[in-house]
Formats: sequence, C-alpha cells, structure tokens
Amino acid sequence: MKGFVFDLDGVLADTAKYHYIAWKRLADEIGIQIDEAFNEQLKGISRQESLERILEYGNKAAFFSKQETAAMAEKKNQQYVELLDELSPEDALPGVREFLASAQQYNIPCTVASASKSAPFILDKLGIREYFAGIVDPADLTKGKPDPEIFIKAAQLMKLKPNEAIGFEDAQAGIDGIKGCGMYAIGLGTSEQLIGADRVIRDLSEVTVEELICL
Ligand code: B16
Ligand code: MG
Repeated sequence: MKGFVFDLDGVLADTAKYHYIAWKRLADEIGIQIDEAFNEQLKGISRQESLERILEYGNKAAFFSKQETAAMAEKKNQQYVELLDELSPEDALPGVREFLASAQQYNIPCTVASASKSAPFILDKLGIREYFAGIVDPADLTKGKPDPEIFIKAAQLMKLKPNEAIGFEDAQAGIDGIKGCGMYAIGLGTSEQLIGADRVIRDLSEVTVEELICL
C-alpha cells in the first residue's frame, strides 16, 4: 500500500455532531423531527442532498422552491460554521496526529476525500493541513458518495491506482464508495454499522502505518 485517503467528519474530527446540531435546528424550524438514528443516513452525504433527505423524511419536499431550499442549506451552513469556531488542535480524533506524522516519516502520501466544502478550514483549525498532499474539491465531483468518484480522485492526487491505497471512512456511503473502486476500506465505528469494510476499528490509535503499508 502506497497511500492513505481520509474522510474528514467522523475520521479526523468529530464534526459530525456539529452537522447534526445545525440540521436539527433547521428541521425544528420547519416542523420536522429528526433524531440521531435518522442522522446516520446524512453522514458523508452532501449538504444539498442531506436537506432533500430531511424534507422527504418530513413529507415536505413539495412545499419549497429551489431558491428556498438553497437559502435553507445556506442557513444550516452558517450555523455549522459558527459551531466550528470552537474547534482547536485538541479536537483531532484519537491517534490522528500520530498516524499522520508517522505517514510523513515513511514518505507515504495522505489525501482527504470529504464531501464537506469546509474541509480546508477544518484542517487548518486542527493544525493538520500540512500533512496532506491534496484535498479533493467536492465542487469538482459529478456524483457524491456512495459513488467512488471522490476516492478515485483522491488516489489520482497521489498518482496512485485506487487498489494501491487505503481509505478510512465512518459512513456506509463512504465504505460503499471505497469498495466501489477496489480500494482497501477501513471503517471507523462498528461492523454492524459499516457493512463491507475490510477492517473495522474504533479510531486511528488502533493501527500503525508500518502494519498497513505491508498489506
Ligand atoms: P458541508 P465527510 C460530510 O463530510 C458530512 O459527513 C456530511 O454530514 C455533510 O453534509 C457533508 O460533509 C457536506 O458538508 O455542508 O460542510 O459542505 O464525512 O464526507 O467528511
Ligand atoms: Mg464522515
């Protein structure tokens, strides 16, 4: 294995909880009740598609125009970005900094494959952006996760084929995308939640660069 591809929310930082808080506030305002179980379906899914799923869940998709949904998505993002203001280097998830520093020592490139348009901002806040050879711009994608496109592009940024890299993901949509291009998938979570992952771990402190490059 010659490179690592990282999802962001739920893998490098616990920003998933801030997405949930911001979506819940917006859903409450329009009279839709969402809970954490429903929120699982939004992980790894783009902002606009997440909103569409919420509106469909509350049977309200037909009530809003395109302009209204664009304004709602923008409002959710403003709240989310305000919550991110609190982020600091201590908010990197366990093992993240050590793993990235070790990859750098072994000269193994790392890239980010996140659906979030805030990824560069979050990496700066966590103080880990310097470890990445590239960040896929979600604006360049024709399809979001579970389509493999984002992971293929992440491998290309390292001049690697997908099957020469390992992808880390916390969402089922992400595991499906990684496996869809023949990449080795490490899920962060539980094997009941992450079907099809080649290996499931709790966090990055459970693996070493040394062992993974020998796969
Ligand atoms: P934004 P990931 C995803 O990030 C989140 O899991 C998902 O909840 C969010 O809607 C999506 O990013 C878009 O984020 O609104 O900031 O552009 O898990 O792919 O790193
Ligand atoms: Mg994620």
